[in-house]
Parts: sequence; C-alpha cells; structure tokens
Amino acid sequence: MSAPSLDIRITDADIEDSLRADVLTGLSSSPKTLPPKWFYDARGSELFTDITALAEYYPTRTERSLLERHAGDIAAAADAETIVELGSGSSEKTRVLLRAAVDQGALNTYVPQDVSESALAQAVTELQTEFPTLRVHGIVSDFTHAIPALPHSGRRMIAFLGGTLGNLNPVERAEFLGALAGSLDDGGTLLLGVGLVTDVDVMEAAYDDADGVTAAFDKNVLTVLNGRLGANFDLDDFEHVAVWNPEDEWIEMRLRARRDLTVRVDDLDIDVPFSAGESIRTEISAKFRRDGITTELATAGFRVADFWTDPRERFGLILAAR
Ligand code: AVJ
Repeated sequence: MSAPSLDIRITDADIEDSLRADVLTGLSSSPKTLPPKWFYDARGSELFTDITALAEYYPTRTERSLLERHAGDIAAAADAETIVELGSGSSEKTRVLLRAAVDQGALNTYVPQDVSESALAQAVTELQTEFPTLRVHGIVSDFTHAIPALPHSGRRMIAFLGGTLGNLNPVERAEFLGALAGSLDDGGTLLLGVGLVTDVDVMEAAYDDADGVTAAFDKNVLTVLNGRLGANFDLDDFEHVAVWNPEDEWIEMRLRARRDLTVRVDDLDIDVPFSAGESIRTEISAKFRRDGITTELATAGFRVADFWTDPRERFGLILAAR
C-alpha cells in the first residue's frame, strides 16, 4: 500500500486573499452576498455531514441510492483508469462507484479534490485503507480553479456529485462545464449529480430543517468571518431563510438581520451597515430540468449518454461523454 498523499494546491495566503476579496466585494454589494465555499471550515464540513442525514435533506440519500443501483453500469460505460472527483468532501457516496470500477478492472487512480483540507485528509486516509490497490491522491484546491491542473493519465472520468453544480449561476456553469469538456480527451466522461426541480415545499424544507442544522450551517459562515477576518457578527442578530426563486429556479439561502445594526470587520477595516430585514445571500442551489441540463451540457461539448433518476424524480445522475 502506498502512503496516502495530499497535494495542497492552495496556500493559506491564497485562501486569505480570496476570502478578503470575496468578503469585501460581497458585503459592499447590493444585495449583500457571500460565496458558499466559505461555509466549509472543519465545523462547517461537519455540519454539512449532519445535514446529509436529515429527514428533510433528500439529495444525498437519493443520489446515493442512484449510485448504488447504477454503479456497475457507470463503471462499465466509463471504463476509466482514473476517476477525478471535484468537491469530494468525505467521498462517502463515491465508495460504491470505486468498488465497482476496481472490481471491473480498469480503475487504478482516484483523485479526490476538495477545498476542505480536514475532510479530504480523513477521506484519503480511509480510502487508501479500503482500496489498497488504488493510487489515492488528494488535491486541496478550489474546484473552479482546479481543472487545468488535474492529472491527465489514462482514460478519465470526472465526477461532480451532490448537486454542487447548482451553487454556480448560469454564466459560471457554462464556463465551468466548458472547462471540464476542454480538459477531457475523447472517451473521457463526466458523472454529474444534479438536484431536479420538484415540489416547492420539499425543496424549501430541505434547506430549512426543523432541527435548525441548516440554520447553524448557514450561520457558520459568520463564525468563519469572525475567526479569520476579525469580524464581530453576533449570530443571534441573524435569521436563516431559505426560499425558492421560481424565475431562476434555485433555492436561495439568506441570513436576514433581525434589527438595524453595524458589523465591524477589523482585518478589512470596514463597517458594514444592515437595516432590519436586510439579508446576505449566502448560497444559491439551482435545481434542473432534464431538457435544460441536457442543453447546457451539449453547449459545453458533452453528449448525455445516460440519465438516471429516482422514482420521485428529485435527483438526476447523468453520465455525459466528451
Ligand atoms: C453541497 C452544495 C450540494 O446545495 O444542496 C446543503 C449545500 N446547503 N444545505 C446543496 C447545502 C444547504 C449543498 N451542496
């Protein structure tokens, strides 16, 4: 068994710079925004794992059952020597696919990529034990910048699961999918998991659970800003909100100020005023329709080879070929 390896492609200085730039831009915009990637410090990654076990949060378990059901078909169709997974987190759902691809014979390398070093380090160690014949090579980076630097040996499948594509707006998605297509050779594949448009109540509850775990996850971004940028957000001053935006077909998570207040961000030397009811948009989570995502993929240069969904059609697992 080779030693688990973790390649850190993002330095603390890079992270600090992009956090500062994002917060400066986001909190001076109208409406105020913060990019969702700042949720995922060690605590935020833990809270996300807790979310995936909630009764209301159907995407993870729905995608897992699709992967379990179709892993053999996916492995056979992709016939990949390398699987690169973007935003792999704990790699928990990917194991069934890795098992099928190893048993089927071609797979020799797994490259999980994530922005959370703690989540990735743990995943790499566990996977290397579970799959001793596989080369497991973790990359800590931002997935939107990771593509050009990804390993290029043998037939590749890029996996982008969990519905994370929905965190990008349509322009960002087109750019990102185009870059993925451009980085794959003929025969390369993309395995994409996307949330599908379903009942508004079901979608909203998934992002605003009764136990308040998603609220804690959302507010964790304020704790990250307090810790890393010397901000003085009082979490009790903000309320977590999740609403379906029917024009854009995405769920928006927001943190809404309960009163007029001013937040100081020491490291940026700014004072940020909020009026009562004003919110920071912390995440969009777009949901897709079969035709829409098929067209987006085609525009990027992909052909949809398979499109699997659950009986309630809440989640889509797509195998697209270059
Ligand atoms: C991990 C990005 C797929 O958008 O559903 C879960 C993150 N946010 N609950 C999603 C999330 C609130 C999640 N992704």
